[in-house]
Amino acid sequence: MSPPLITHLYTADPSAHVFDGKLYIYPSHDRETDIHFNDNGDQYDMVDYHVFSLDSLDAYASPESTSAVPPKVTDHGVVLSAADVPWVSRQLWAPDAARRKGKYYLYFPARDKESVFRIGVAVGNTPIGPFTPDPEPIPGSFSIDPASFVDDDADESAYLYFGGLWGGQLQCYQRGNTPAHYDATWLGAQEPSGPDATALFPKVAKLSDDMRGFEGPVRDLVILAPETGEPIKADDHERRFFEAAWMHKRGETYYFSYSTGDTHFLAYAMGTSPFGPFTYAGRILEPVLGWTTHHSIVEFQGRWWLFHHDCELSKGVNHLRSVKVKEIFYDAQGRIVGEKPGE
Ligand code: FUB
Repeated sequence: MSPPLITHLYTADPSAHVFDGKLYIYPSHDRETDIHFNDNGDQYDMVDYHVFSLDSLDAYASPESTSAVPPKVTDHGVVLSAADVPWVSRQLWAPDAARRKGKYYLYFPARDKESVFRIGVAVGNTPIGPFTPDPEPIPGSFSIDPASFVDDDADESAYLYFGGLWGGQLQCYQRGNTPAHYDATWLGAQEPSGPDATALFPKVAKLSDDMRGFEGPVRDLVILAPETGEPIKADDHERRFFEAAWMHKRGETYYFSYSTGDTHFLAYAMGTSPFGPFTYAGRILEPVLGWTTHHSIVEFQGRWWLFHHDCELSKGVNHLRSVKVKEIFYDAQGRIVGEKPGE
């Protein structure tokens, strides 16, 4: 396993993007709290975001990457604070960023004044901000872990994926995909269960042209079991979506990847449309030290990279995590593999 990329702060949930040849990381900024660990994730009480950049990952591009010296990472400082966002009460969780038509967008989840998770957007002119937040959450947004994806079509069609179970409140939206469907009776409960229960799926919405709203309804992003062609079951905790949505595209194939949460895998599914359906295809990362696992996948300088986090630097404190990176590969069928396939 590679060493932490960033050691002067605790960082997690890394969303990596390449803009104009430079790699940018948009992570959560973990901090010490004395809040007791619980299934709601109250101990993840973050208050701001930093942006980081680096010019090269060459040091990691070899099988000997375990002993690599981390590349130089530039910390561009705080680009958004909870105190700057009028609707936020607490808990700035996993963010993501996008560039479209010359502007940059920082998407972030947080609890509103009623303690309900919503998703906000802040707009900037450069990848490192400054980012100006919209005064209200994105209309129609809910739950956590926004991941943006800008397609390579002529229109630069853009999408937002989101959702997270348990503390992320996704189980509160079983009656429908709008904030009005929020059902507080599921707070503190985990998710449906039983042989007939279908898994709760992540959500996807097309982003509007200004990237600050949804165009069209929020839909379920359905993940199918390959052996049945049916939606994954709720009790299939080793394969069902929990949190940490990420979308990337390689060739004509769309890859939706995610954390399985309580079973601690990073898993992925393949599809032919950004709306799905997707078919479960396997695991990208086995459990790491720490409860959560969260990631992004990006092509940089001709290689594919998995950014993720673990708790090695904090010696296993679940809410003090550190960003890491490792190279990943694809086999001839387009499946993600950890080792370079034989020539
Ligand atoms: O960082 C807080 C939460 O932990 C994220 O939103 C989840 O994906 C998990 O990594």
